[in-house]
Amino acid sequence: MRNRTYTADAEPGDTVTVAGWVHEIRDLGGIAFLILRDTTGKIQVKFEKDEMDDDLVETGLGVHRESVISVTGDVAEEPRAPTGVEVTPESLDVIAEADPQLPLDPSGKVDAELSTRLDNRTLDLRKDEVKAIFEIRAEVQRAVRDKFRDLRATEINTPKIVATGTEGGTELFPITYFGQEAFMNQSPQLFKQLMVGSGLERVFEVGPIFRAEEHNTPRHLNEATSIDFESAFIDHTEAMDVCEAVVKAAYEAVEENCQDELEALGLAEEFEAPSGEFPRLTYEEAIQRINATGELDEQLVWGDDLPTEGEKALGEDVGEHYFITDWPSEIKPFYIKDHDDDDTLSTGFDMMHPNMELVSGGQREHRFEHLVAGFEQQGLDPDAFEYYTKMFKYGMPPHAGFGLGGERLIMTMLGLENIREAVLFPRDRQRLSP
Ligand code: ATP
Ligand code: AMO
Repeated sequence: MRNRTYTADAEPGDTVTVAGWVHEIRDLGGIAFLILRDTTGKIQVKFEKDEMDDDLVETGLGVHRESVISVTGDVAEEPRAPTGVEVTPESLDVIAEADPQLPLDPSGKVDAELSTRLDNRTLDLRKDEVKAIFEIRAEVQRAVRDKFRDLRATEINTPKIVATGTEGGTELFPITYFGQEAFMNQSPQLFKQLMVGSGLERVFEVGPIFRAEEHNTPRHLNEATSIDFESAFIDHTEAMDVCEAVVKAAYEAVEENCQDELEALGLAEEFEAPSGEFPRLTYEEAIQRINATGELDEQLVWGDDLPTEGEKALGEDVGEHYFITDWPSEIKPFYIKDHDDDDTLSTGFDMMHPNMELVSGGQREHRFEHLVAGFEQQGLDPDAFEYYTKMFKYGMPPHAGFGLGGERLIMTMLGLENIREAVLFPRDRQRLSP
């Protein structure tokens, strides 16, 4: 519609054609109001029945809620109207009539279960507070890309159909690829590492990862968005600096550019970008602090992975974003480098929000012999990874990086109860469509 005006741009004195959805109709007898909604907001359309063509009044007031209409008319100031202006229609077209039986009430007056909402995402995203999540998500992705570009990283796209897993063999989705075994990629890990040895040196990717997680939890998806970074000539501490800067940039962009969305979510007052350096605790300190909280039935010992209740207890104790560094080598993947002076201690790190893990990263093993030995130690067949390992023979610089869970970032930033709320069409054990 070339001549369409967004409702937010309709100024008193203009003659406009506005188009959108019928949000609400209030018929008061002699006068009636139709509230028309588009992506920029809402506008009141006034029907003064005695002064208007009967057909126009009948069409306008007979249309079902959520139908798509366009209205042409003059805009006038009206302090009693919700946005201070209203349109007096000269003509009105019903473009797409909505069924009066809606599976979901976009006005939000009737609460819906999350599963009903996910089954009807189109209607669900007509609600300001739901739409706001995805406007914020888009802003976060923009801010993250800008930050990486400022840091001279090149955005890359790596394959999602791959021959090997990287993050532990059990969480792969197998597929058949022309009669050959293949998998949906769990992480761009190996590809991003291959690129730090290329002329690009420093890369990032925002893309899907696929994990056949068996468990159904509020913070796991089977298809998630990973924000990956990898750079030559930096160590794990510098990778942590980048990670912290990127997370802060995301918060700051939302604070600066998404006030209306925060308002819609009821967060405008409390939202605050993290300031100050994120504390860096070693794994050793982390387990001691968890044990000291007394929240766990059994005390943690060196080598244990942190259980969810442990992460929660520590998060409450720390009360802000923080890193856990120096993990035992045995519980970090083969591509993470050990400390030079202690091979039981890795350079792997996690970055935590008080409620959950957001990031894993570390310095990588760039020495060919050590890398191949690491495969064998973890019971992996180095031959299957030859496409990756062989490039470590031709000049692979020291490098480090991280993977940040995109949905977990949004979920923790906005205090969403379920990670599925941060995905348009989430994939979980029960949900393959829409
Ligand atoms: P007007 O003030 O335009 O002469 P009216 O007295 O003809 O209005 P009523 O049918 O009595 O209209 O109004 C019903 C209700 O609608 C009243 O509470 C009135 O304040 C409100 N109302 C009237 N016009 C508008 C408008 N343009 N926008 C919002 N509310 C309105
Ligand atoms: P990791 O496996 O810890 O590390 O994943 C990185 C981050 O991705 C998010 N994430 C998930 N989010 C939702 N649902 C899932 N199933 C899911 N799995 C992971 C988390 C997690 O912290 N290759 C390494 C990264 C690296 O070292 O660069 C990796 O994939 O927020």
